[in-house]
Amino acid sequence: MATTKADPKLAGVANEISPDPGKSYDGLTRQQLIDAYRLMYTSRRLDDREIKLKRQQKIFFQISGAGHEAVNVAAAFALKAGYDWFYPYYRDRALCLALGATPYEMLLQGVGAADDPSSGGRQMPSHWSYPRLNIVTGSSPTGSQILQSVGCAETGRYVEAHPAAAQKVPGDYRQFKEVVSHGDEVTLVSLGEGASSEGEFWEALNTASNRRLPLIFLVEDNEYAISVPVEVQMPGGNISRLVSGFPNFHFEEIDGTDLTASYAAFARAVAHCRAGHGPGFIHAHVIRPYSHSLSDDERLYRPDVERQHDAARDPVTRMQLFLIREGILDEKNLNRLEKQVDDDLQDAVDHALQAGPPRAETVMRYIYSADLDPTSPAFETQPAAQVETAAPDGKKTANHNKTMADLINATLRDEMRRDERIVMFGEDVADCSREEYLKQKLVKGKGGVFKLTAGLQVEFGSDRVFNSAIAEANIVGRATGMATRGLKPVVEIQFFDYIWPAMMQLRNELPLIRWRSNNGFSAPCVMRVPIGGYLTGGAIYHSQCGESVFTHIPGLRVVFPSNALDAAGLLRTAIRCDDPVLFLEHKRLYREPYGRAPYPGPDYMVPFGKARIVHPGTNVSVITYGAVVPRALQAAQRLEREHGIKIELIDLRTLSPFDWQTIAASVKKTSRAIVAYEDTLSWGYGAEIAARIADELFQYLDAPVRRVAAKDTFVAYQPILENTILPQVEDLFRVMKEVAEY
Ligand SMILES: Cc1ncc(C[n+]2csc(CCOP(=O)(O)OP(=O)(O)O)c2C)c(N)n1
Repeated sequence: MATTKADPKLAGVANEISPDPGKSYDGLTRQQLIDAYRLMYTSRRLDDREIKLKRQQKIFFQISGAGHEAVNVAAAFALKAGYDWFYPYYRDRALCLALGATPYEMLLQGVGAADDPSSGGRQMPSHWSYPRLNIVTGSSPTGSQILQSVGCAETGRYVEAHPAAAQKVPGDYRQFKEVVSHGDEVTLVSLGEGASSEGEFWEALNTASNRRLPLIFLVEDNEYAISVPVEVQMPGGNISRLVSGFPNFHFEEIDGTDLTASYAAFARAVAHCRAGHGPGFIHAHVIRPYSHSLSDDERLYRPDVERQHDAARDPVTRMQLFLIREGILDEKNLNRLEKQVDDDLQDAVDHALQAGPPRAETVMRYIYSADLDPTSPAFETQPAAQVETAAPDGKKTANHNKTMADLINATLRDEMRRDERIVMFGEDVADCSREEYLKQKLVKGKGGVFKLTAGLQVEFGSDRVFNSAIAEANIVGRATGMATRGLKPVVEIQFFDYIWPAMMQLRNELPLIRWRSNNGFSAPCVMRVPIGGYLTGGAIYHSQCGESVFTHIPGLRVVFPSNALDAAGLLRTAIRCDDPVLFLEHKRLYREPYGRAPYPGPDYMVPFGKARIVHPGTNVSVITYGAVVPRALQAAQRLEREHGIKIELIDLRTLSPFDWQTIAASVKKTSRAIVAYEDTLSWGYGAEIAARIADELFQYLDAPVRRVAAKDTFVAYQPILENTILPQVEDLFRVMKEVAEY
């Protein structure tokens, strides 16, 4: 059990008045009870100070932890800061204080100071992040922390089984991340009862239960989610009843305003987790004595009688009375303690109000890793000389003509051999979850619906390559938690069309971890996603593009190779770099004759942000990527043959960042530009490129910038419709000719 440091100014207070200092209360000593009260009182008074500061317009937002203090402090006392891991909710001020965060640090966030250790002035107050304490950066969406905590809990277990994964290796992302684990570590995630209605909560319970993870869910049930009462939130109004069927859990339903009862429950749950029996679930009934936040007035929806009832259970008052009743503190010493806290808080406020704001020019800092730049020459290597490989029948085969699918598989295999931090999961990515079938050679194994991960489970084991449930948020959220701890998840979303359940994680979490924590945390990982149409029968839900949705997200790298060699080189860069990467693989290109290549060896890399000139020319610049590249090439070749028009065809290869220099140099030369892409025309990726050309190269243009793209509808099943909807060679040919002749 962890003890918090007693305040030296109060040392001896208990002994002065206590006839029995050795007496224990559910495992807590009298001194610890005094410490607990000091922390609870500090938390409440800090909320009160912040409310005042907000009213004086000295801070810009306030949300309180009032009413949640007892269970918060109990949790901290049962766990170890800097050893266990924490994904707190915004109400968890007392938890963070009890783990070792200071009121001054919290106030720095309130004023938005440069020295705010949680976010450097980037996040609202109560968005805790303290790397030294293993308190992981939190956000505002209710519930998006939960799946990440699952990934965090999985990491501890993985690193214990793979100690080599903790090695810091120079030359790639591993150099910049400490990987530390403890065999009996526990992760705590907390949430309100309202947040338990989010689907991600249930996805997290699934995995925690199934994998028996050392993860404690703390649901702080104050019966309201802003104005929505608990019985509207969930059937029966009691979360404990709903979750009680999940196997392997240790369940507790407690009065979270009672410190010692809360502590006892936590001690049992922690013991269950540390022993490896499975996760814990603590449902703590608490109160919310203040409105939801300073923007809310609860008198609009809660009558006085209800609020009076809550007040009778106030944990701070209860604890005060308890200490007096037990003879642990008398009124005089209580007053002394409270005065000391108030004086210290005044000091903290005075100092925080003098803290300087961040400099405006720092806003772009830490969107991406400042340590490792994937556009740098360090990521530019040459393909190895032709290598011979052994075919399954043992015969040596010349190693040319490999498809994109072959080289992606080979790259994954090479990188997994090189780097034990890599884990791979997703729907169907394993060879066979029932591994005894593989061992008995009853089956060959699947390895992905497109077979891109075939053979990896067999070679690297079921704890490095495994199937997930069909739950895309689960895949991305867990990967984010693992990457935060230092693993390198390379996960697969089975089809781009089904990425949308993961959108909260992809938009509000993964790419933001570094920026919002001011580089306190980071989560470099890779999401491989089969994308695109031209499949003849792929229809609406197996043909979608939509890359511009993701290039619009700062903090996320977006890659879209058009051929086998680029896929290998870019995937390796994605894996070795220090940023989160969305790696888009065009399904139609997986096994195309176009763009096959020899195996380039285990170290071939292509830097991000470097386009490739596929076909040099002087008349029109065509900027494209993905499956439009071979189509545009056909059109360009025909145009040259039939009309002598020379197209400069540029394959962007990475969409964020993109190679503006190559585009600009080409357009300055040709004075004509077309942006071609498979996604729907309007609001698409081409809009940005066209706007930038208009903005910066207007004086060089001899013709309007044109776009060739899909019609603004979905991809239909019937091939006649599909061909009409998606941009074809003839469309490209026609527009290229028009622009050249303009
Ligand atoms: C995904 C999402 N939807 C809506 C909101 C707006 N919102 C902020 S707090 C909150 C209520 C949360 O209630 P609960 O989880 O019970 O926690 P409590 O505030 O009661 O402690 C809502 C709806 C949000 N932050 N995130």
